[in-house]
Amino acid sequence: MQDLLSSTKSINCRNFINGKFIDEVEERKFANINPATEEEIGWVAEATKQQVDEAVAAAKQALQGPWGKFTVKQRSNILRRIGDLILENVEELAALEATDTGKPYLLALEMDIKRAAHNFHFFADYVTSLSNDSYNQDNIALHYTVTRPVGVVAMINPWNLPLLLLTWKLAPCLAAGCTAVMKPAELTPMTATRLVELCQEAGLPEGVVNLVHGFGADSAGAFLSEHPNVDAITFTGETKTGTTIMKAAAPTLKKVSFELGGKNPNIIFADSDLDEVIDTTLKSSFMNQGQVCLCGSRIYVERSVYDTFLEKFVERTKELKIGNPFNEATDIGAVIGKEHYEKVLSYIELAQEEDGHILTGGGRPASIPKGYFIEPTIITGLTQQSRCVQEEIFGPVVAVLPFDSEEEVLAYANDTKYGLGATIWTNDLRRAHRVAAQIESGIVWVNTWYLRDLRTPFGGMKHSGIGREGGSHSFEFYCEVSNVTIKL
Ligand code: NAD
Ligand code: 6OD
Repeated sequence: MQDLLSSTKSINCRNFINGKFIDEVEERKFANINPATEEEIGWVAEATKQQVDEAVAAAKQALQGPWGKFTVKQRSNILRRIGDLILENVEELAALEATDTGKPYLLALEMDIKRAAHNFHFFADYVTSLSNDSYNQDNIALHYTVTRPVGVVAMINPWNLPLLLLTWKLAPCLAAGCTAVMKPAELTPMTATRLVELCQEAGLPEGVVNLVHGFGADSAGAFLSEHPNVDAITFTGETKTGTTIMKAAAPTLKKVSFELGGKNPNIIFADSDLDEVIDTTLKSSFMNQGQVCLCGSRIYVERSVYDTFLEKFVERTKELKIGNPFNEATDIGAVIGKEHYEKVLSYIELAQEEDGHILTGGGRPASIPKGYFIEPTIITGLTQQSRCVQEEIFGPVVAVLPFDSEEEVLAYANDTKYGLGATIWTNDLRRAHRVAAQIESGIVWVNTWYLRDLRTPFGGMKHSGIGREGGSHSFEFYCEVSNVTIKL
């Protein structure tokens, strides 16, 4: 198998405010590192507090400019054009994403970037179908709703699916007529920087989309979270960060939408089709190096098929190819960076202290001397209470545990502070409905995983999030609603 590109792709990342890239301040530049090579690939300009203020001011002013007068059809056309431009530049964007994150180029191309385009195309269509509610109260009064954009929205993003998640927020935000100040994760600034150029090329008026780079605490993330002129915050990232942002946003009572961490159960009943289960479980365990908030990192297998499942699952996992993200054969790339690499490895060590047995994987591959690569790792022998079964590892590491009854596995599945996603494998229709209804999570997949329809509500319960986005749920967040009552 050959390399798909002869080299990685990179750009330097400036802040974009009111339709212009702002000159970088030399002492606020920080290095951007390619996690697959550990090499510096460029720099990122950390925004100052004043620049964040300017970005928010530009977004506030843009609400009153031409953008505020755009018809729904005009907004829809611009969204469609942005989606088209993403597709026209799909290979460049995929190369930037793969270089920035260490994920396989083909995954970036097929999942991240094509989905980013789809986010715009979907909301371009969806917004034209929205209607308001009206209620005739016994011919005494007519009540109807009117909606308006919530205003300036801050978007604080993680590094795992950078452009996919940023556009999942930006597309409905623009469809609703809001304006945005986006902050990508400090580790993955490149595709967001290209996106603002594409938005401008699509004809978005200046100030509607602004981009500030930087870190969380004492940097752009914190400045946005507490900013008095930010009306709403949509945040995806760690649960702990969500609580910090919520505290910062509280004094100015901002609307918040949070997509947070997960420790998702993958429940395999004995009556399921094991070959299909294993094909999908390889993805739900290790796709994007296990760095998808929806990955099923707790695999519960009914005892009668536990040994058979493990034998096949371990064999197939050993076949996964780990290495250069730009090689066509690569299934597993690098994890995002040094700190995260060390965190994931520390959980693998902890698992052994917790009496876990490593069936495959367990460290960095001996054949790859550089880069933050971790072998896909399967652990058994852990108890439900062990930290490796309770805490989010967010890497290519899964724990497999046996169960004996539906009641027992339901109790295990719900025994966590998280409630994001769950997968159930069974051919028993009644059981599928019964178990799905009792799992405490925002998303339940039966006999599949990460099958998305953007009309459906997406989000988590418990410590996995606040609110839902997708279809009409996105517009509930990005719009304010007023009820008008006319006495007849
Ligand atoms: P993170 O919380 O460390 O960072 C996310 C963003 O928040 C970054 O842009 C960061 O700069 C910013 N940030 C950090 N501290 C901040 C602060 N004090 N104030 C304001 N902003 C701050 O998360 P991460 O490590 O980038 O991403 C991994 C986490 O994201 C995992 O926990 C994963 O489960 C979660 N995630 C959840 C979903 C979901 O849909 N539920 C999706 C993707 C990732
Ligand atoms: O597919 C989506 O819309 C979505 N928000 C995915 C989140 C994945 C988390 O890593």
